[in-house]
Amino acid sequence: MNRSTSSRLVVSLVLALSAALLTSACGGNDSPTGPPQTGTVEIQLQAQSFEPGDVLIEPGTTVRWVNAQSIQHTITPDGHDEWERAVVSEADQVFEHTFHDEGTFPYFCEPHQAVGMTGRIRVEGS
Ligand SMILES: [Cu+2]
Repeated sequence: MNRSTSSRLVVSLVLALSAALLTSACGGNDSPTGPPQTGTVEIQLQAQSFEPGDVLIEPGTTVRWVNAQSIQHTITPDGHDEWERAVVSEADQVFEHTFHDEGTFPYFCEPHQAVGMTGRIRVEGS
């Protein structure tokens, strides 16, 4: 292998590495930073998404999902039974749950899961 081939190799290795680093750094695009939230945290059910979709809270915090429009959605636990599947269909209809246990609780909307209407609640002690 001549000199220019090996320096090209090094360049592409560096590029691949920085791409990997960038990807991992931006992996949780809307991952919340900063301390976990407390009190009551509101999540809007938009037409095809939960806003915000990723929420970090302390134990004892209540999450209040609010339907933004009169579109039917579900708030369905994904692989856990922290709460019972809820259905909202009217504008301003609310579903609330207070989290006591630490953990990560993913959930999704059944009608809109295919278009990415998913979310997760992370509960962490401070
Ligand atoms: Cu939905």
